[in-house]
Amino acid sequence: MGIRDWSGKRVLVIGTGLSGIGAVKLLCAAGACPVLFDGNGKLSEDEVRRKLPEGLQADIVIGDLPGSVAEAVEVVVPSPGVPVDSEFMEGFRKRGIPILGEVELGYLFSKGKLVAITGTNGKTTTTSLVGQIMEEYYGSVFVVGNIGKPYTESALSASEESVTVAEISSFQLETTDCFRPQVSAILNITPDHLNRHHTMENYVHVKERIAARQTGDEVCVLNYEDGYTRDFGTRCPARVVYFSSGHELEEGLYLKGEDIWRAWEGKKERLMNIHEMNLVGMCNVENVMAAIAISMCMQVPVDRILDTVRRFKAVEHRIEFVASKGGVDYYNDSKGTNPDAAIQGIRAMAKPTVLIGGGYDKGSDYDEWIEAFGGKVKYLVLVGQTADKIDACARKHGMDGEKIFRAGSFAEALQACTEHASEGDAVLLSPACASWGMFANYEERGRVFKEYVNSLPD
Ligand code: UMA
Repeated sequence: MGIRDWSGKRVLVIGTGLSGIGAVKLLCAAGACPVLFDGNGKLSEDEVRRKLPEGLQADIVIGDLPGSVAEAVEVVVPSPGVPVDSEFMEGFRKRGIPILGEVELGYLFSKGKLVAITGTNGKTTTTSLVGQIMEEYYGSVFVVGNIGKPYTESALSASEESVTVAEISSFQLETTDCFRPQVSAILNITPDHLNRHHTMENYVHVKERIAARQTGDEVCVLNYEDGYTRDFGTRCPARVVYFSSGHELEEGLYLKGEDIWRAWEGKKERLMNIHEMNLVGMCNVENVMAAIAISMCMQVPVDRILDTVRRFKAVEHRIEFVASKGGVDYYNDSKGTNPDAAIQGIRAMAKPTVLIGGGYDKGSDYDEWIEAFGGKVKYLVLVGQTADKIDACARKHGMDGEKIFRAGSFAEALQACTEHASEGDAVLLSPACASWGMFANYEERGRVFKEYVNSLPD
């Protein structure tokens, strides 16, 4: 991007969520003059100001951005939730104003080595596991990004010896430029966020940006079983290391029977049995293989990697066992925010399941998810904007209408689950949709679910 000197630069930071606040703090430390703007007119300047450290000098604008402010802007830093193809953003682009996302900003100021992980599903689990492996081997480690901790918050604390492990979303990749990880990974690509990226082609292209600046000196870890990522491997600028749950590879990590193997430096070696992991489902076997490959490429000895893998527990909200109440097992998979992630959720269930689905409409198709029910879903409880669409789709696939319940609220959905689950069943929150519109985020949705479950009598 070529911005060397930030001092006195008038930077428009869009969004007053986690990313916007992180970006403003970093920019102030760098001597820039940020204007913090949020298009949500319902916010108050006071509540935004309270999110900033006391005494921090930043102008705050809520609602509409006055033309005079927009004209003075020299750089724009949008939060990931801000669509970059809007008319508003186009105005800056036409004027040649640099637009760099919060992740790019964090990258420009950070030091040390960077691991960056993207993919439609499994990002958070893989990032957490790689983060733990790095923390147990290297001294100074930062786990950042879409996982909920803005890159800009830790960028200035990193030294040349630090390792940053970043979970990177497609939203964040739209506004990267110089971003160049030592090791990148694309875990899988399946339809998601199509209302933002419009076409699958755009979405795939955005995901590939994670490796755009890499060279043969760096590594990109890719899934051999995913058509998009396998294909990307043939034109990726970095050295490619594949992992595979279906093929024995000549180099990389692969699953053979129930064992994870590595083909590395001309040797094939069995590493571990999948039942040594504390995670369930084939998706997690893939996440673990990706994490091992990434960590090996970061020069962590394999015995140290496996030692951490064996102790690693599921991340919150991802097929997370909550409690057993009245003989019913409750699982929180609130992070199942798209059909593909939710397919992993239902596949991991071994008992008749009462399933909560539905939420914000991202333009997804639900056919494959419903096909994956495989007779396991004894009762389907639907909430939110997508309830109609999922209801129609489930009936189309032969689900008995008597087994579908349309809840007017999340509280009603929870109650319906307890009423319809009997001893020996499972209740799974794995909605295949984002939580937006009903909750601030999937974490809040998952927490509400867990609070309810924990409040049930034993
Ligand atoms: N806003 C505008 N104009 C717009 C859009 C939004 O002003 O056009 C304002 C909103 O009014 C709001 C603020 O921007 O006040 C929110 O910004 P944001 O949506 O980017 O949210 P942050 O709090 O900054 O969180 C973001 C990521 N959110 C999104 O990508 C939607 C978080 O990922 C991430 O953890 C965080 O940065 C730190 O890096 C969440 C997410 O849902 C978990 N990610 C999606 C996913 O995983 O599927 C991509």
